[in-house]
Amino acid sequence: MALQRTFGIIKPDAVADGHIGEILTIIEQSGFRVAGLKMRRITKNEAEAFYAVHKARPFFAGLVQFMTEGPSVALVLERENAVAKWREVMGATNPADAAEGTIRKRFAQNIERNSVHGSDAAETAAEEIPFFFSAAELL
Ligand code: FUP
Repeated sequence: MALQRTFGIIKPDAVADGHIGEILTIIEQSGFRVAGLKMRRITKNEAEAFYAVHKARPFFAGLVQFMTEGPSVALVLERENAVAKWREVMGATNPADAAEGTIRKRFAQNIERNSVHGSDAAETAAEEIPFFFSAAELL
């Protein structure tokens, strides 16, 4: 199977809790190559656009508040079957449902403060990667 790229975020809760290193270790030990990496605080406009699909949901305002409360680490991750594999390594959206050993099981606090993001399909990854990275930032 060909190499594929997916998009990930180490969210503000995991950054504030000091888990950047542990999460990057899990990523590399899971066979991903880090093709892009940057830390910055996501703006309100960016968070609203990034999660626009959830605009009508009751949790939208809280989600935007959370995603902008502090720095995040944006990632582009490469391996075979990267989209599905990264979802597997992250675990279920709600950490209460996440499998043992997954990132969300280990580090997430609740369904909103859930430590990491990952694209849910190849088409989503193709939109999310250029949202945060220019071509020159992908190595
Ligand atoms: P995921 O793809 O696993 O990140 O999950 P979703 O796209 O369904 O949700 C995106 C984000 O919305 C989640 F990471 C957290 C937030 N969310 C809530 O805060 N409450 C909910 O009930 C569902 C999602």
